[in-house]
Amino acid sequence: DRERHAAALARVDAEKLTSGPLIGGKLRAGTNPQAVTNPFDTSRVLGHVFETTAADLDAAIDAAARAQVAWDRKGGAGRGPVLRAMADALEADLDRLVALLSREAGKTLNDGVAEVREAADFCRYYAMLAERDFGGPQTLKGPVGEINQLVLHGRGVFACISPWNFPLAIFTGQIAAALAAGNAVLAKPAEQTPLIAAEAVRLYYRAGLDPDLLALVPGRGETVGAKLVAHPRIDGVAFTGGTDTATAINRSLAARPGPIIPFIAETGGLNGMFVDTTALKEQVIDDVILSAFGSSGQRCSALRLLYVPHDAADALIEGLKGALAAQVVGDPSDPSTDIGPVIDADAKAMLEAHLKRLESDARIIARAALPAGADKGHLFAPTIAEVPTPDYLEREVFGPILHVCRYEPSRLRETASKLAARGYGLTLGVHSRIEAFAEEVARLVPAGNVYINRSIIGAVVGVQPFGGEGLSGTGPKAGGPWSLIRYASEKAISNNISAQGGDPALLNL
Ligand code: UN1
Repeated sequence: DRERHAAALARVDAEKLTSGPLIGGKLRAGTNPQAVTNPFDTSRVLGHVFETTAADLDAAIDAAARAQVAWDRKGGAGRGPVLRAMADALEADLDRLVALLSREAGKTLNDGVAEVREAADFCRYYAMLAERDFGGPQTLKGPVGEINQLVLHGRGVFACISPWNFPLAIFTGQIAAALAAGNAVLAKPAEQTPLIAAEAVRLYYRAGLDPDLLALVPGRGETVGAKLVAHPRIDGVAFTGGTDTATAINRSLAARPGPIIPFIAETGGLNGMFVDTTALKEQVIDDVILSAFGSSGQRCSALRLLYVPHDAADALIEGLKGALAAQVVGDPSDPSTDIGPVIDADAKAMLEAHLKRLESDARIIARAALPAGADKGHLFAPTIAEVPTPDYLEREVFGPILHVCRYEPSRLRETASKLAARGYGLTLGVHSRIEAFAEEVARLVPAGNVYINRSIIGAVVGVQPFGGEGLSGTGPKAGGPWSLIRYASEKAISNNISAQGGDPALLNL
C-alpha cells in the first residue's frame, strides 16, 4: 500500500490540475483564477481554479433544466445504474483520489481511503433507495370507486453546496441524493477544495451521466454561492457547512421572489461526551482521542466537550495526556502521521485566537508536539484544555482542541442542560456501563446521533444515518432511509373511477 500511495502522490504532484465551471461536460473559461495550495506546505501549488461567471450559471441552469425532464421520467430504477457505475469509478480511481485528498484537503491516507469508500457507499445506497420503487406510484387505501396514488418526482435543478472537510464524500453524496430523486444538479464545491470536486464530476461523466445533468460551479461563497441560491430557477438547496452560512442562505431564500423551495442543511455541532465512573478508562481514552483529534478535529461530528465526573477526572486526564503525546502530527501524506494540518490560514488564526482565550480563562492541560518546519503550512498543535463551566463554549470551534469539564454526578441534569441550551444537536457520546445513565443523558441533550461506548465520528452510510437538529441542521439525515424525501416533490392523484364507470386497470396512472 505504501508504494501505491507514494506512486499516486508523485503522479498528482507532476500534474498541473485545473478546476473551473464544468458545464455540459466542458470546462469554460470562467474568471478570477486562484492557485490551489497544499495546506501542509503552502509553497506547493497543486493547480488553479477559475471562478464561475453569472453567464456560466445561467448556461448551467438552462442545460440542467432541459436534461432533468428526461432524467426524472426514467424513474428510480432507470437512474440507479449510473450511480452504481459512479461508485465503481470512484473505487477504480481510489489511489489517485486519496493522493488528491491528502494534497488538497490535508487528509491522512487512512482518512482519504475511508472518504473514497464513503463516497462510493453514498452512491450505492442512494441507488438502492431509488431502485426500490422510489417515486411510486404507491396506491393508498381510500373510498370505493376512487383510486388514490402517491407519486414522487424530482423537483428540478438542485443547488448542492458542500464543505472542504469531506470534499469528496459529502460533495459526491449530496449530488447522488439529488440525482437519485430525479433532479439535475449545480454543485458548488468549497473554495479550498475545487480540484477534487472537478475529479468527482469528471468521474460522474465517465460513469455515463448525461453531462447536462451535473454542472460544477466553483467560486467564492459571497459571489457564486450567493448568486446560486438567489437564482430564480433553482428548485432546492442542499448545504453542508457552517451554521452561519446556513443562516445566510436561509435569509436569502426567504427574501427570494417566486417559488418557496426546500433547504436541506447539515451544519455545525457543539458535541459533548458524558463519562461516568463505571466507564472503561482505556476505551474512553481511545474513543476520545479519535473523536476529538481524528481528521484534525475538522469534522462536524467531532468531540468538543468531554464531561468527566470529579472522582474519575484526574486519572482520565492523565491518560488523555499520555495518549495525546503518542499522536504523530505532521505531513498527512506520510503513512505514520495521525493528525495533519488544518485547512487554511483563517482556520489556524481562529484556533490561535481561541487558544489565547483558553490561556486566559481556562487551563491548558496538554499540547501535542509539532515536527520541525511546521510553519511551512497550517499545522496546529492538538490541544487539551480544562474549562471551568459546562457551557464555556458558545459555538463550535472547528479543529483539534478538546475541552474537558469536570462535573458532580449529582448535578448531571444541570450540567447537561447547560450544554443543551446552546441550541446545537448533532452528535452526543456517552461512556458508561449503566444503561439508565446513557438514557438520561440522551434525554437531556438533543442530538441527531447518539453514540454509546464508542467514538462519535465516522457515521457509516446506511447504518448510522447522519445529521442533526436545531443549530445543527434541518435533516433529512444523510445515508438513511428517508434521505431522498426532501429532494423530491410529492403528488397525490385521486381519480374517481366510478364517474367514468371505468376499469381501474385502464386508468392506472
Ligand atoms: C461533517 O463533518 O461535515 O460521522 C459531517 C462523521 C462524518 C461527519 C461528516 N460522516 O464523522
